[in-house]
Amino acid sequence: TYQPFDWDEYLRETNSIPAPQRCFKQAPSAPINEFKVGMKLEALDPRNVTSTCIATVISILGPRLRLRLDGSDNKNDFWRLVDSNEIHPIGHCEKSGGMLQPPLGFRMNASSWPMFLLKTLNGAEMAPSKIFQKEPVGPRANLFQVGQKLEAVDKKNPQLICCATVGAVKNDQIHVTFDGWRGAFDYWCKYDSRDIFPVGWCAKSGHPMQPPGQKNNSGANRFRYRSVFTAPIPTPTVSSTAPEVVQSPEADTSAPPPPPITIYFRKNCSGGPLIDPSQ
Ligand code: MLZ
Repeated sequence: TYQPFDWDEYLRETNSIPAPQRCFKQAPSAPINEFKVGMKLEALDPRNVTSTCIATVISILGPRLRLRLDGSDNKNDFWRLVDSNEIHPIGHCEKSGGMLQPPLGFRMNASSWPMFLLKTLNGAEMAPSKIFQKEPVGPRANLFQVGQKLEAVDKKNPQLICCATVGAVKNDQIHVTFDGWRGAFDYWCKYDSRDIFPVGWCAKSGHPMQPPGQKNNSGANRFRYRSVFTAPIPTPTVSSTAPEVVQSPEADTSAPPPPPITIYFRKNCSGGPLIDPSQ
């Protein structure tokens, strides 16, 4: 059975406070999701936001929809809240004088778009306009403070909403850091982003919530501590998604060090600015 993450206990153990609801653009009570898998709607193409495309609901998590643009591949799915202003019932684009566009990476010849559109909409189940909800009005200023806890979409695994902390605040942006994970997942976003939620949002809306990653920090607490003495030695990895492993100060220094890691580079590939291909 699904054990919801115990925020109260975590806040106590980490001696931290949640960012209050007034910081967020999200509606005070999460919207009801009446969409069904297979329904079609209009969505802005996330890779080309000036075009409106046809999208199909691929799956549903709480108030969020996993969408795929018709005519696109299955590698570019994206998630939207049911009260997003980037989704509309079919017909909205035309009513406002626009034209439905093929998605970026349309898998057929552009000349076949009109016929594709006709076929994809023929007999389709179109999401009724009454299940779309108005996007909430956001706060007028950035009210976040460093250290506050929140729930945030992991943009690298966008189906996940995870335990996070405001790491920094700058002008209209906040730095979202993920508890118990290396910086690889962290990002800056606007204070009124649709990807950040108040503590408890997942539990209330029926969305799964990812607990913090396992940190081998000093300070024995079940949320961030796995003993370096009892835990299996992690396999050395260069994966940026590996949970953070920090040796506690009292770590047994007589324990054998982990085996060395060999990283092979293909010299004719560009490794980015930090990797010198001549080395
Ligand atoms: N499959 C990934 C999930 C990482 C999720 C981190 N979220 C902040 C991994 O285990 O590396």
